[in-house]
Amino acid sequence: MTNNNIVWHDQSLTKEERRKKNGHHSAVLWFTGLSGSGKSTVANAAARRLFDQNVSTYVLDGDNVRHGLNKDLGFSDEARKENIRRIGEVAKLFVDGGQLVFTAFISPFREDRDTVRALLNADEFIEVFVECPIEKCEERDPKGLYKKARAGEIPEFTGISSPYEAPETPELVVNTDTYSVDECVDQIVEYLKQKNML
Ligand code: PPS
Repeated sequence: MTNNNIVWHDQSLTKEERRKKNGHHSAVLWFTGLSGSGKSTVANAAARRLFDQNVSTYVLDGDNVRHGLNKDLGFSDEARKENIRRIGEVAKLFVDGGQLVFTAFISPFREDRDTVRALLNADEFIEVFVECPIEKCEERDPKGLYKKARAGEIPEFTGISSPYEAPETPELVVNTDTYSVDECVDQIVEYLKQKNML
């Protein structure tokens, strides 16, 4: 529903002023990958590493956001679309606020991720594919969800009864099957340095 009586207000403090004060670029590092691929682990480790280097970071995490802002949403295709749409808007606010925001959502649909990309400037959206074979994710099964999904107790489970569309041209791929968490963080920090974002 659109409301014609709403008028956009520019803020007196700009994104550029906030970036200048923080001493670094602001952007979304959009992690996407299967459940158990390591999205939250790598995002949190990267946010911690950069925070320790005086970078202003924040992590938006699937499980946590679904406890609050998105607690009305389930896992149908439509609900996932709305989940990602809302997170995209929230992430954009963090970028406006001058921060490096890490988002850790399965975000299984290419179209939904591209919708978020389109919300931001080209240098503000970094798609990070957290690559890990489903067999390995299932072996890790940190929350016992794959076991439940195989037993038919969780409908529409990503990779089993709901699709996952891997990115075709992500800015970055970190493979958590081959590399340690620390090595994946190294790759992310290196990317940000190369792009002069830090
Ligand atoms: S999505 O697809 O982007 O909307 O999902 P997301 O918001 O990231 O939430 C994924 C976490 O929810 C748990 N969970 C499920 N995942 C996938 N499919 C189904 N049906 C499902 N039901 C619950 C699960 O803990 C996911 O967390 P991660 O960290 O990815 O394992």
